[in-house]
Amino acid sequence: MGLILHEDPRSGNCYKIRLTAVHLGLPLEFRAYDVMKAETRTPDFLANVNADGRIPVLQDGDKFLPESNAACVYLADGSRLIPGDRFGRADMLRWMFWEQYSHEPNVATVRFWIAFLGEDRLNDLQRTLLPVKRELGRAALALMDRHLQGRDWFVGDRLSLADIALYAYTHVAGDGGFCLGDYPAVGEWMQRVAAHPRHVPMTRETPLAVGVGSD
Ligand SMILES: N[C@@H](CCC(=O)N[C@@H](CS)C(=O)NCC(=O)O)C(=O)O
Repeated sequence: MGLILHEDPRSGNCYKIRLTAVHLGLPLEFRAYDVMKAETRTPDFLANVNADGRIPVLQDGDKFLPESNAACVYLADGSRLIPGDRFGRADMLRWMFWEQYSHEPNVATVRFWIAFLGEDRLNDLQRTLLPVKRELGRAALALMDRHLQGRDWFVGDRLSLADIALYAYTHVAGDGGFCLGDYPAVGEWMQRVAAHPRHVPMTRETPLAVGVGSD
């Protein structure tokens, strides 16, 4: 059995794993779930795929790996998407941990609330948190912008998993109302990521091609 990605195709966390696989030429099969219909909260999913009730989950045979960034590291182990030097590897992980702590909970959550739930349908807690998350999301984007001034990539001199992890929700931050034009170095970096010969977009209008060229 090959690698299977349990996913909702609208999720940036799932896109990270698909993009990593395409960069590496690794074929993936897909199992789709609709998070809006709580399809990841069924007894079957909780018992057999992820007790945490969330996608993405990368399945390799009888092993199941939740958490998007862990799945990216699993796929990319030993590849050029992970820096060869010790500090570079740790620095890449630094940005991936930061993505999960300071970026995704703000930039991705605001996108989900605005573009998927709809601002009118937020509950009281979400409505209270929205301005805070917007502010924290802007701070995250500003930090990325400062880091990218004078640099092409987050770590070292080539694209790594840090870029893939951060690109996933940054490039669709506008869906949540973030103004990406305020972060010009981020804009140039997003163009570099998207210009990579193995890049595939988040939307599935294009075929789920697996890259086979070399970079
Ligand atoms: N830290 C996790 C976050 C996973 C996550 O939040 N998944 C969302 C979709 S992006 C989900 O499954 N939501 C459905 C639910 O919680 O019921 C990761 O990086 O994979």
